[in-house]
Amino acid sequence: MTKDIALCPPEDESPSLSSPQKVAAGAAAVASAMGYARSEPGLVRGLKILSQVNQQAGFDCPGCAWPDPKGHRSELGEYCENGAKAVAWESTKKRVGPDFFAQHSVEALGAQSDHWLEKQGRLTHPMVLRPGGSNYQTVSWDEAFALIGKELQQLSKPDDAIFYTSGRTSNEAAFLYQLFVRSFGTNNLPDCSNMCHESSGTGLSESIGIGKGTVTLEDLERAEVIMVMGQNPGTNHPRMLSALQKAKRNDTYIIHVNPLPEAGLISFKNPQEYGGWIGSGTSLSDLFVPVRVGGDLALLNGVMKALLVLEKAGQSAIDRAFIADKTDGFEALAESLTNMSWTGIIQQSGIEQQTIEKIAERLARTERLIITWAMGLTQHKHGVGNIQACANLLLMRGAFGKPGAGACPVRGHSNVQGDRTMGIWEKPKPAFLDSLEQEFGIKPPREHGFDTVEAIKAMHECPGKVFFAMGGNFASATPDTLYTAEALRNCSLTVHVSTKLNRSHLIHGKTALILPCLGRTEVDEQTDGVQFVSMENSMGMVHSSRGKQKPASSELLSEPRIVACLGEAALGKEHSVPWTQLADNYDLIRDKIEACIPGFDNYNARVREPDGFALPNGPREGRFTTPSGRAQFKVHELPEISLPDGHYILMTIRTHDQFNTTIYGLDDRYRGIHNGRRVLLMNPEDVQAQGFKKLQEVDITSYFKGEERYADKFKIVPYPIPRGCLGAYFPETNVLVPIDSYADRSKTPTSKFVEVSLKPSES
Ligand SMILES: Nc1nc2c(c(=O)[nH]1)N[C@H]1C(S)=C(S)[C@@H](COP(=O)(O)OP(=O)(O)OC[C@H]3O[C@@H](n4cnc5c(=O)[nH]c(N)nc54)[C@H](O)[C@@H]3O)O[C@H]1N2
Ligand SMILES: Nc1nc2c(c(=O)[nH]1)N[C@H]1C(S)=C(S)[C@@H](COP(=O)(O)OP(=O)(O)OC[C@H]3O[C@@H](n4cnc5c(=O)[nH]c(N)nc54)[C@H](O)[C@@H]3O)O[C@H]1N2
Ligand SMILES: [Mo]
Repeated sequence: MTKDIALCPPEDESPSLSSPQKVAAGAAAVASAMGYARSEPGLVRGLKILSQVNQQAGFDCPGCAWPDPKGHRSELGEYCENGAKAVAWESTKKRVGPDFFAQHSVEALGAQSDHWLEKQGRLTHPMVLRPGGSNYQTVSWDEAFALIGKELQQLSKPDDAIFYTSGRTSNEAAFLYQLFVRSFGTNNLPDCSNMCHESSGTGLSESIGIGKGTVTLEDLERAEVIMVMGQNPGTNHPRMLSALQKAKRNDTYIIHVNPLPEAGLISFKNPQEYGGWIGSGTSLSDLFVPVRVGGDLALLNGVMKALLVLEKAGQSAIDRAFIADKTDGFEALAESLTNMSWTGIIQQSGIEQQTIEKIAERLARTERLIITWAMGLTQHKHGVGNIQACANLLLMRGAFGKPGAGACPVRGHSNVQGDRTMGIWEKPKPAFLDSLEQEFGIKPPREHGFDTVEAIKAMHECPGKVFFAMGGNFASATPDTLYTAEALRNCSLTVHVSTKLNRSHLIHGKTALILPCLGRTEVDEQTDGVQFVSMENSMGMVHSSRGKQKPASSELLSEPRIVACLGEAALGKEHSVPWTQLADNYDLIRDKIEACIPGFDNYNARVREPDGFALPNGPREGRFTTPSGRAQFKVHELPEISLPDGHYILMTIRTHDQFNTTIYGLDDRYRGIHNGRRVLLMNPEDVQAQGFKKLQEVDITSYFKGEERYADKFKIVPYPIPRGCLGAYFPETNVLVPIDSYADRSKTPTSKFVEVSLKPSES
């Protein structure tokens, strides 16, 4: 077994292939959702829990951050197949308790696959792995907090501690957590967003003055054209297909820009509608643009260049009045586009000039344009450039401050956007720190902290740090698995607040703790009664979430309670923040949020409204909140992309059967890949040119600045992907993503752009 496989052990797989599907959802999706309900919580209980998902009095789906419709919610269920999987996965009957850990050593668990680990069930007790120990053992909560407090106090400086957050954490828990971290004295708050939409935040903040999207769900229905770029909504945001379906019924023209013809991008049968499961479905695509991986900046520049040409020919292809009134920098962009060569644009995008001109002609006639995107645009060296090119195109068409138009980055984790709003950020704004200082009498540090990549490098270079994770699976989700594993093993203490067992519990510091917490579906009872929490969805709506299920174990603590206990253990009971009181009653946390963060006026009352409330969003109203008050066009020349012969660009993507590192099963139904995850999607002509055969096993080498990394034994799947491009699944291929390969400025790892070569595996 090679080293990389040891950190991501495969199951006994034997992949089989069928034709990729053209239609998303439908009866198969309903059957799949019910299958998970049956096997995890049990069908009767499962259906009851599912009836509460995304309902006004229920809980927020722990899956993606797609918004809920205002007012009316579907009686057939306001969730999708993959939301149902996430809910069933959390509310499983299976348990991982003290006996389990007594029976399975850390070493033995390390040999199991990610799928197997999480499938064992919900964590029930706090567990400790002591220095040199072979098995996790039970520990009392008091002892666990005392141990963390002591380790933190022993550090030579607060910046030797790192506090990661995954995006499922509620607003209340996130606010309290960052308050603790800053009271302790560091801004080391890396989060999953660093690996996700950081390029969107960085790019949009500079271009339009807010690092978030500007559209609402209703806007999608009113758009004339929607461009869906670098996103696989059929799998990762299935409820977005309902919104696209509504748009289609209003005659919206939908353009999909993706190297793969993903099922959800073609057609859709809506399981939330009566009769929606049957028939041939609604076609959701008017134009499919099979861009080369990494070719979006070239494509977008090409479209804008073509708009300039149309304007020269007398069409009103560019909104000159909007540009003059609201923006800066257009002349520089126009000059750069005019000088850009079509040869470069066509080569990098892999799209013919004619198609690019066709898009431009359509947009020239479009008043209401929306661009939506996800990881296909952000996880590139020029990820920020990709986003700013989207903003440039929208600005050229005056697509802000009116219905049916705007920017729509589609967020990943269900509260990743809220966590940022709550201050989970390594680069806090001075005004926010001032408000914490004023409200709580603490002295928050002013220097920026580590983001995810910097945190890994710091742990790698300086042993003895404390790593604390509020959710997530840091070891598997981050790039450069072997390097990151060494970083985690260098720590004096690693702590994970988790619901399920995962790889990060097994790649640990000298001492390790697992702190089991309540999940989204569960009743959260505190001293002052049953509490609810709140989240912000991908479109800036804040709403409440109330779990109804009996907790998986009586030992579980809520995330806010865990932070409060941590606060007292590390900072003492006499601290100026009333930790215990705040965790007794989350209304008090919300009052503090209101005092510190703009837009949360009257938080406790407004969050109790059935649909919640919208946060302020300047660009949505046509007000750009940049320093100058004007939107900024940003010039991005074509990146340098040159590959030696025989090298390919690999994108690492999700299957239909996973939520990030949580692997539900081994199928990728829509892509026609069954019972196998160590597979490599490759253009059939490339397969032939390399002399490979279908399902042949190959080893992958990645290249970066003279370094090589390896991942072995991937089976070739001939697939409609542009030549020279490859696709494989995350997290199996994270070992190939170099720690120093990240987006300019946003530092998002380039998970969608890894230079690789292939050779047949030795059997
Ligand atoms: N069921 C489920 N839902 C999820 C998740 C999950 O794992 N499972 N994850 C959640 C999270 S955290 C996130 S961030 C989102 C992720 O949602 P997505 O961004 O949709 O997820 P990926 O699988 O990374 O897919 C990226 C898509 O981009 C395309 N792509 C890759 N490279 C390029 C490129 O260079 N250009 C273009 N135009 N396209 C490209 C791929 O073909 C693929 O269709 O989903 C969230 N929702
Ligand atoms: N190669 C490659 N790498 C990537 C990506 C990629 O596309 N390609 N995508 C990146 C992206 S977009 C993201 S967002 C990151 C995701 O990175 P993370 O957010 O760190 O990873 P997840 O897999 O979502 O975390 C799963 C774990 O969260 C815990 N968990 C689940 N629910 C809860 C809860 O309610 N509370 C707590 N405390 N814990 C809970 C469970 O123990 C589960 O094992 O990965 C990134 N990594
Ligand atoms: Mo994400």
